[in-house]
Amino acid sequence: MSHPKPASDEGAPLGRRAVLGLLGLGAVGVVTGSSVQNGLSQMLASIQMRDPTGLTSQIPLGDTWRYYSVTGAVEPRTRADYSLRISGLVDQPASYSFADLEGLPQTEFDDTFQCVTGWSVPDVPWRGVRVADLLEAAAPTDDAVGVRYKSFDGTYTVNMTLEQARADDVLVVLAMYDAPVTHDHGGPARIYSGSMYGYKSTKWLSEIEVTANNAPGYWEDRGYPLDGFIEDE
Ligand SMILES: Nc1nc2c(c(=O)[nH]1)N[C@H]1C(S)=C(S)[C@@H](COP(=O)(O)O)O[C@H]1N2
Ligand SMILES: [Mo]
Repeated sequence: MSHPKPASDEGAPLGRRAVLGLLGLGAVGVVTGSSVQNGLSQMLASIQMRDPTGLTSQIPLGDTWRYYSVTGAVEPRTRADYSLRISGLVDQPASYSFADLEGLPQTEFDDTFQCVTGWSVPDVPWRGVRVADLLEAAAPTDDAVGVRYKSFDGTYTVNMTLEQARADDVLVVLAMYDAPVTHDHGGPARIYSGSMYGYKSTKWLSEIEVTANNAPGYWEDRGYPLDGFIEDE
């Protein structure tokens, strides 16, 4: 494995005692099977885990999701209330409702979700609108260099170069597993970038701002690589 080591953890506080308790339950999961593991995964979601010790990544959950939020609880938003702004250095700023996004051409593929801390979930079915299509409609100006993805959690940001954002595997995700993106997974709409580590996939997406630079976002400010491409092992 050649994952870069994160400088920090990926969520809101979870104490050492809780971590050790989960490790005990994780051992039960190994013996009794996947329903216990799914339950554990849900429990981790509900406590918005933080992993200052690195111990939680040792819990033997297998290829299951961990749900991350650097802000703790996020106020859920319905699809009816949802909107996505395309702003910044563009000739055609726009605001898309969820229905607007559903009306655009959809791209679907199965691809692995991989967190930089080492866990991954294989063959996830994704469906959504290519960021490239939204950028083309917005018409970035000549001085545009990057995009900044913002979240309605009010804190999380990530960016890519304009060129990276135009890749075929970068989506505004409207469905995972042929179902609406759940709140825990960053619904109504999140980013997925197939070639990049999970931290590039902003959850609770609210805005794509086209910018004059490629400035570091939340995790890049805390030590994750600016270009988040997944390294071969
Ligand atoms: N808004 C927001 N988006 C986020 C994060 C976050 O904390 N807040 N964590 C990132 C990281 S590090 C990972 S690995 C994935 C986790 O996605 P999941 O919670 O659907 O498993 O979300 C990414 N997007
Ligand atoms: Mo991550």
